[in-house]
Amino acid sequence: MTTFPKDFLWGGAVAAHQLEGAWQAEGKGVSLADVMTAGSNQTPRKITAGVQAGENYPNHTGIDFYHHYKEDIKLFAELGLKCFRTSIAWTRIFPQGDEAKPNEAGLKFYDDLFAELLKYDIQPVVTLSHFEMPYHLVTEYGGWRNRKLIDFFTKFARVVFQRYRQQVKYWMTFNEINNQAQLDDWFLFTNSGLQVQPGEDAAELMYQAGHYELVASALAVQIGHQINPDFQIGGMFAMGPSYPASPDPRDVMKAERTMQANYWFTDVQCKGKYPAWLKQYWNRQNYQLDITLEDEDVLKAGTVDYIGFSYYASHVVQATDAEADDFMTQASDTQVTNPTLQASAWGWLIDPVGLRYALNWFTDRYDLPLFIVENGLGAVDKFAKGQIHDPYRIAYLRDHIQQMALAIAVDGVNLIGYTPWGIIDLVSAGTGEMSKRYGVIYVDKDDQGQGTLKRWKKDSFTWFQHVIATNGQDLT
Ligand code: P53
Repeated sequence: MTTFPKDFLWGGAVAAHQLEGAWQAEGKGVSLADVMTAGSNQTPRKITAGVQAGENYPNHTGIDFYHHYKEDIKLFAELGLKCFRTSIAWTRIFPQGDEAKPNEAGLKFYDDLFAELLKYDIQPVVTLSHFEMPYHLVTEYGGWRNRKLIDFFTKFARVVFQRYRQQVKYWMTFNEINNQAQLDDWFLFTNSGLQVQPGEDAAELMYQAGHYELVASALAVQIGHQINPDFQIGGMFAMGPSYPASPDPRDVMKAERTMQANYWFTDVQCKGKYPAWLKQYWNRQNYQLDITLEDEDVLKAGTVDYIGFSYYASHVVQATDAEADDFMTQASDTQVTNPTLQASAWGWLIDPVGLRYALNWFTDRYDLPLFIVENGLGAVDKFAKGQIHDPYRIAYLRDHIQQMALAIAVDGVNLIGYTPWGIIDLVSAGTGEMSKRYGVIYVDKDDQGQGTLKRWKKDSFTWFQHVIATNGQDLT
């Protein structure tokens, strides 16, 4: 079956704060990722009030990509990557976020990094804000609860669009902008620098911050297109389909509403306006959101060129007895397990067919090009005598690529690329662990930060290299 288009973007994905390290190099400011400690599957990461002595902050050193990128890119070239998705650390460019002038040393780092990629014909694919903002904007402005953030972000966007207009074609504005819809403290912080104060309604705060981000994103799309009309600027969403727990129509409605509640960000970025159900919900909740008529025009004029999304797992939801009307209950008893699927060691349900479902769902709803910019299996790898045998990772990637092939060949989905997450081992976003590994390249570093940082090829490296070389024809 000839499936993947000949210019399909096989790649790998990472984010600045999870691998660069060098958290204070050459004028870099403190980012919100720099105040998150290491956690584990059982213990959540702590968000400390500034950087505190005696805490373990794994992002401070990452895998020291800042000083290793040349050798790493050489490996990416050997792997055959056509593109490499990374993000720009906002704090390298604007260390505090509210300066008038950017930090030249930070800009220079990405000049060199992108030049190194292009030397091997690897296209950089760049996220502007990947769980990343200057911590100063959190402490001084309250993060994205503040409309001023729109100006700080668009200034940052303009500077990097201008600087890298010839090196970078594919951009994304905010990584997984929709995670915060879960109203989880960690997601609110990592997406938007929000810390809910006593007496505040977390949901109302999230809708307000989300709105400012959507306006900032829409402005960035317009600024980017002015700077280079060839730019492809996408949204980026965490996609985890919600299935109904049973054929009970209330469970079906629950699943529908859960999808609506998780993807209204996508509606705004792709269709340029808020969905009707959400406006009704805000009215019923009596939320007083700062959304102006000008904002609405901006949203309409700044829709995205493509949909970037991450896909790891699916979920099952059921209606509770309490929710007769809006199906918005977020209690944990609305989530149930799926007996048809296996889970990863971190409890994420492995569902390759769900990826095909997601590709179809996005296509039907938005009819835009799709780019899978994250997918993969976080697993504990055994390192022995320079070898890492990871058949479980190969199986995961193969099963997902097979479903991508079906979505293209059978369903006619317009899929432009695939960049598996953490192509080289890096710090987990959710837990701060090194031992939750995704890479086809192993990095010798442990959860305590010990190790030589030496890089090793896993079995999955050779396998993925062959997949790329055959353009996805041979997955054996
Ligand atoms: P980690 C949760 C659910 C879905 C995606 O996650 C998520 C998260 C965050 O935990 O984040 C994305 O490292 C994110 C990456 C992250 C990756 O998924 O927790 O864009 O930064 O590393 C995997 O296993």
